[in-house]
Amino acid sequence: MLNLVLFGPPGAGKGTQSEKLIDKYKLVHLSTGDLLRSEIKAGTELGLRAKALMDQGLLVPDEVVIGMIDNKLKENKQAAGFIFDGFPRTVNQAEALDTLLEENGTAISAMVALEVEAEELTRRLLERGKTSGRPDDQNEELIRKRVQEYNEKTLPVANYYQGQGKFTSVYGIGAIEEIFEKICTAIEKSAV
Ligand code: B4P
Repeated sequence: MLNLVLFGPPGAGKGTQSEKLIDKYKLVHLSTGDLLRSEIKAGTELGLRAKALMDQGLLVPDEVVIGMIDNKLKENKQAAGFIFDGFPRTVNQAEALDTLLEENGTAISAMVALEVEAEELTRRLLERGKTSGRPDDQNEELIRKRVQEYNEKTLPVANYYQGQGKFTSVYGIGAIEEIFEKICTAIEKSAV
């Protein structure tokens, strides 16, 4: 089973590269950002709570996203593997994911971190904000807040996987196809 964590700051290209990776490796895509946005669209209570935090550039509580991932793992017991996109975002989430996978007799195969400089992240997200309708892409101050959350709460997750010998990093600026090739090489070296 191939279980990948695609890691990186907001706007690093996680969603973009996940689309290509699920096609190539036939994995089930689990994006906590997408799952939260569908809860918001459906107007659920969870969605309303999440929206209030996401619109401020803040992370949603761990138990909410861990619960969503737990449900999705249970719904996809026959999957050939998973790509975790935007999850885990805290060390607590990473530990919970290890426990959930262990209960299913599997584990994370590799973590690929996309490295992109802050100015490029801002440029990409503001550009996407022109058409995405995502409130969190609309202004520079909010994007700065998301990057700050990432630096404070999410970056330690890289050390967590480094400690397990599962961390690889790929430079995320350049043509989408070239970055994809580099990610595939990193995966095949470390996980397959
Ligand atoms: P996400 O949906 O995960 O959003 P994101 O970090 O902005 O990444 P995304 O995948 O969408 O963007 P990508 O880099 O592909 O999270 C949104 C919010 O949800 C969080 O702020 C948080 O509040 C909440 N949340 C989600 N998961 C959570 C968790 N686990 N715990 C707590 N809270 C959670 O792409 C960005 C843009 O760059 C795109 O327009 C793309 O076209 C462009 N791009 C990509 N690659 C490029 C390249 N090589 N060159 C030029 N442009 C490129």
